[in-house]
Amino acid sequence: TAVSPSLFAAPGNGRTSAPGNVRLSLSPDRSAGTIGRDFTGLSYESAQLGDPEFFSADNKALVGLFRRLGGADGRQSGVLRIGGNTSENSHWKADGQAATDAASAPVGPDTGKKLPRLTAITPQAIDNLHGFLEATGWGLIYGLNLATGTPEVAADEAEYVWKSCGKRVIAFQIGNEADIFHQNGLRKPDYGEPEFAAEWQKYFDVLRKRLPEARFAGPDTAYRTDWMLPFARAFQKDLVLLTEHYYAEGPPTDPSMTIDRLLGPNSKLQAELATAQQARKETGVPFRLSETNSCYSGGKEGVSNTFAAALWTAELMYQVAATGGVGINFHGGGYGWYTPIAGTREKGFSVRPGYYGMLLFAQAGAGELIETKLEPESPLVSAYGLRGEDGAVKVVLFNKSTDAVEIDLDLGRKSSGLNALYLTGPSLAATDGMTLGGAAVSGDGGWEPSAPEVLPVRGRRAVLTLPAASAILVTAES
Ligand code: BDP
Repeated sequence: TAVSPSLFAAPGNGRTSAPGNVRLSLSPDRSAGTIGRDFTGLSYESAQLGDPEFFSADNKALVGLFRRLGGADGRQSGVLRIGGNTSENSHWKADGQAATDAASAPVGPDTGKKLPRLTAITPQAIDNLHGFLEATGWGLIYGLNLATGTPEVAADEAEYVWKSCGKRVIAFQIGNEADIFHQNGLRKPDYGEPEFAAEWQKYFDVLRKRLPEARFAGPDTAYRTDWMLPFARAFQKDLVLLTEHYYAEGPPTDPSMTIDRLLGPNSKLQAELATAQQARKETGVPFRLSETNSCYSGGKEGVSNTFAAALWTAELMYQVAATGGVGINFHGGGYGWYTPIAGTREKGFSVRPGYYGMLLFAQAGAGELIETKLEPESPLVSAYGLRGEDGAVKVVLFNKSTDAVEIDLDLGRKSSGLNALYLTGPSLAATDGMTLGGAAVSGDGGWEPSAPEVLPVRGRRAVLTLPAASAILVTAES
């Protein structure tokens, strides 16, 4: 994305300190949203399919890393979204020779500054992708080329994906960030929602004829929240998901794009989630944040690759769930600053801060969000209460300040014991040394946390200390 910085109202710039003492009360019987089993997700560039061995069951390390994000009980999975800027210059080659012996060059987030690299997508890449999805248990949102493709070729490609990946296909998307096509030189300056809707309809008609059962999502826009409602109204019968992107900051060259800003409230996010809520109310189509990360144009060094981004990642997942969103896809790939998983299949993989945020969310698991109250309110301390599928009451707490905070917790129910899993790093700006449950994640998803810390509880109350710059998952035994 290349969006102008004025789109972001200046949020929490300049650090305010957190209150030393906070009361937190949970209402386990009051639902505040649902976290489904496939809420989590990653997003990769379509150009990644140019290496058919990347998303393949044989890429065992990557399979392990994806599976780990499926959480503690193995019942959860996730959604892989394929798209990004490079989807607009990726072309289906039904008779294409797969470049199996080619070196697997890293495919990072595309910066959108020029027409992205040309990529051939072959049947082998799709068959291997299917193997990868079976090995991980994940679903697929597959983006088709709208900007430089044709409806007929897209239908050929979609038909192959549909037949090969079968029940793993959650939806097809048509076009990536059409609202900024005019900035990327892909369409004329006056290209607006009506023009996009007309093109979308043309593709849809051809695809629907060929694949009567296929499902669709959209508009997959970059930031034009005002495209959401007209698009949702026009295509509600044809859509299983409404989608839009969100980058918390950008461009990376702007010195005001900082860790403090990332961790503060963001009015752009609030506006986007409010529109998504309204669109769902009106049309009944649920919203998924189909592409997101901390800073567009590939991320910002010193922000996107820091421990602050781990906290930001996990909290954003709860923010989306709390407004009724059904899922999220963190964009990444290659060695991009914000990628949750870095590396290549030849050189191996390693996890980045965002991955730890996703892992915390995975450990907390699926279930219902419950009403949660913090007093006094502070932008740097937040909490999300949950009732797990097994009924267990949990709460995920975030301390984005540089001071420890004492929490006076009322669980709303009696508990016989509490345990805590800590997400910690050396500092908000640290790029290394973070752990969840005292353990780091290895390059194939290996993770051996220490036994969770047991906290004293008296009836429904407990007192705990939230260390500076940390998050905790607290689970109550009944
Ligand atoms: C979005 C694109 C994606 C980019 C990302 C970025 O869909 O391809 O990698 O933003 O700019 O615009 O980092």
